[in-house]
Amino acid sequence: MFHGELLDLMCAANSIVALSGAGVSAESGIPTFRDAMTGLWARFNPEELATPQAFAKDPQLVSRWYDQRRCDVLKCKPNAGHIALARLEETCRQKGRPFTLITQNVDRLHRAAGLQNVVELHGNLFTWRCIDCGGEADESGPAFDDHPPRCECGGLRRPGVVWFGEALPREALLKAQRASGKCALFMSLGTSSVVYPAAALVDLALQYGANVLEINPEQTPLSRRAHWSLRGKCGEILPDLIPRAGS
Ligand code: BJW
Ligand code: ZN
Repeated sequence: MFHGELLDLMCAANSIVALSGAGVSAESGIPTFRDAMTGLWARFNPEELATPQAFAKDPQLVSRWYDQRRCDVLKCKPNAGHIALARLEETCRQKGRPFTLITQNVDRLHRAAGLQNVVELHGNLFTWRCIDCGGEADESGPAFDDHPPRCECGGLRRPGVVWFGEALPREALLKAQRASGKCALFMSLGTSSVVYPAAALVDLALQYGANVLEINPEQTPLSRRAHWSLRGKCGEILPDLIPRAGS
C-alpha cells in the first residue's frame, strides 16, 4: 500500500526525473557494481579495476573483466522495474509532461525495455574506444579473442565507460543537471548514492523544491533527506506504483 500523498504527487507532477543505479538491474541477474566481484573475480575490488590507472597497469585484466560483464549482460533481459519505467515515460509523453531517465548503468537495459530517451552518465559496456585514435566500435558480439581488442590503427581499445577520476560525458551531464534542476519529482532508484557527480543531482532537485522519492532495500546517505524512502526492490515497487500514477 502506498502513501496517498505520494500517489497524488506522481499523478500531478509536471515533470519527473528518475535516476537509476545498479539496483534497478539486480533483478535481471546483473550483480550491482559493489557486488560485481563474484566467482573468478572475488579477489578483485571493483573500485580498483574501474580506473584509468588499472587499465594502464594491466590492460588485459581490465579488458577481461569488462568483456565478461559485457557477455553476461547480453544474456540478461529487462525486468519489471525497467518495464514500469518505460510505461511511465510513455504516460508522461501522452500527457505532454517532461520525463527524463538518467542512468548510471552501463548495461543498456533501459533501452532494451523500450525507453526512448535515456541519459547515460557512465557510458556503456558495448562501445569500445581506441586509446590512440579515439575511433569507436560497437561490440555486441561474442567474447573477444584478444585482450584488449585492437583498433584498425593498431591501438588498444578500452570499454566506453566512465572510470573514477574521468569526466562524465559533457552533454549527458548537462542534460541531467538541467532536468534535475527543474523537476517536481526526483526518483532515486536502486543506487547507493555515493558516486559523484551523479549523487549530487538530487541536490539540484531539492534546491528547486522538488519532492524526492527513493526506492532501495537498504538505507543510503540520501534516505534521510528523501521525502519518501521506500525499502524494497524496484522490480516489485515500481510496477505497483506506476500503473496507479498513470491513471
Ligand atoms: C537495489 C536492489 C533492487 C540492490 N532494487 N535497489 C565528491 C565527493 C567525493 C568524491 C568525489 C566527488 N566528486 C568526484 C569524486 C570522485 C569519484 C567518486 O564519486 N568517488 C566516490 C566513490 C567517493 N567520482 C569520479 O571519479 C567521477 N568523475 C569525476 O568526478 O571526474 C571529475 C573530473 C572533471 C573534469 C575532468 C576530469 C575529471 C566518475 C565516476 C564514474 C563512476 N564509474 C562507475 C564505473 C562504471 C563502469 C563499470 O560499471 O565498471 O560507475 S563506478 C560505479 O558506481 C559505476 C556505477 O554506475 C556507480 C554507481 O553505483 P550504483 O549504481 O549506485 O551501484 P552500487 O552497487 O553502489 O549500489 C547498488 C544499490 O542498489 C545498493 O544501494 C543496493 O542496496 C541497491 N539494490 N538490489 C532496488 N532489487
Ligand atoms: Zn585507433
